Amino acid sequence: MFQMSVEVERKFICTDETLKVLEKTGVCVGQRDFHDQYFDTANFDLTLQDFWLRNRKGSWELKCPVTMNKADQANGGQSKAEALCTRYREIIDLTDIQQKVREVLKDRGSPQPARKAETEKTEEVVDSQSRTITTDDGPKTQEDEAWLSGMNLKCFAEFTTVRRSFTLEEDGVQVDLDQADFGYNVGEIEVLVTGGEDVQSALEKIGKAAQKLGLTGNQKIPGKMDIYLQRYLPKHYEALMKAHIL
Ligand code: V4E
Repeated sequence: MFQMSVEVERKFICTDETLKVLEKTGVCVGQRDFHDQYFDTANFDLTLQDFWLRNRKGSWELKCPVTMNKADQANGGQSKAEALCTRYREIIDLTDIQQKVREVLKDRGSPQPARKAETEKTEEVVDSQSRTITTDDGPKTQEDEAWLSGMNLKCFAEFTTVRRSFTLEEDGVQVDLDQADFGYNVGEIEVLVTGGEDVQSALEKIGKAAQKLGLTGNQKIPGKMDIYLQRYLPKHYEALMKAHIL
């Protein structure tokens, strides 16, 4: 049984007004920065199924798509709150991650020989927006290199984020303000659902927090990865758009 928690979150653009409210009503619990590396096969076998494998500060995480359960469907399915949020199950145990990734790739008929193709950022970097490519530094340990190459997984994106975190009065609601090093800022209201709690109550908490922050928009806001792919890996981005993953 995988150790799991479900992360429900809503992204937002943090205006000066929103920041003022946040600083007044929330408690700033700190600032940190982290470097993320995301991995996939050359054919995008993971991300095309909405699985996101990343290494953050030496720790592995796999975000897996969550399908709506019967209770959620009975609650009206894709509500407005739902439409603005994402939910992903997180696996953090490396053995569980490897097992899940193996299953996902098997379903796609992978592993296939790694092609020197789309995942290589150098080939996809677009004109003036180019970034320094350091993906060849890759993962640090030999063990990591072994299992990644065994499954034909390569780093396709990496960036550093400076994150300021706040807690709000609502139980378990965290607000993060992220500044990615490629020039994109985004906020997220996040609730981690573990054990007996349900996703509906998480959505309600997020809705209340959004109201408190004065967020009125009803458009889903792109995350850091959306913008990264759009700018630097247009083929990968197009493939995910076509598959309705982004
Ligand atoms: C799920 C996902 C990705 C993995 C990480 O995404 P995100 O939560 O945006 O990153 P971050 O740094 O905030 O992680 P945290 O610290 O909260 O764990 S990359 C792309 N996706 C899919 C996705 C999507 N379909 N729509 C939106 C709005 N975001 C992400």
